[in-house]
Amino acid sequence: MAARIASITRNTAETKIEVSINLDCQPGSGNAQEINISTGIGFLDHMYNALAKHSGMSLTMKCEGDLHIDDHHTAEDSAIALGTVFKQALGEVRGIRRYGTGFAPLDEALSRAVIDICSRPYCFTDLGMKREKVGDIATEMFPHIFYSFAIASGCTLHVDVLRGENDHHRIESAFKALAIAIRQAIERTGGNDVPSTKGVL
Ligand SMILES: [Mn+2]
Repeated sequence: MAARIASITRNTAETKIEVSINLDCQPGSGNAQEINISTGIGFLDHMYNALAKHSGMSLTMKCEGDLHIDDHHTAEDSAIALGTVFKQALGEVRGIRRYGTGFAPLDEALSRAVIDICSRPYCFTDLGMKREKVGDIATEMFPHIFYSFAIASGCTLHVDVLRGENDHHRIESAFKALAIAIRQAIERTGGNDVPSTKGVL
């Protein structure tokens, strides 16, 4: 089976990003899972770490963004780069489950993520954040991050935080739910069919 790996460099006047991904590093896969994230935003690193860990990916990301302005370009562009490298590693949508659903609690918080790897980019989020910021990232960036990932990866994505009092818990449970959904959706079926009645995705 072909390795599902990709690396990209994305440089703009606002951010310089290098990201590498291997989709097949689940325990038992025979591939060591290596995760090394550095965006300059500690909480964002924490979220991408959780996403990679629980989706069974290896993920290396180095992002040098214009944090002297604010968190916006770094958060958005890192999500675009992640979606781009994810799509590239996946290649043609063939021989995978396509749909994935994840639920993840973190203490009192509970989130649900549903993904369709379908080349029809769409994103709906209902995160219900109450605080202005978590760490050094504005909570308004989290819907933007999910949206940017969905558009760049060509996935339909729905992420809902179903309950939770603590915003750190709420958003971390959302990233973990997405990880579980991705892990399910990219799982190889053992066949080589295109999982669509249209015959192409
Ligand atoms: Mn933006």
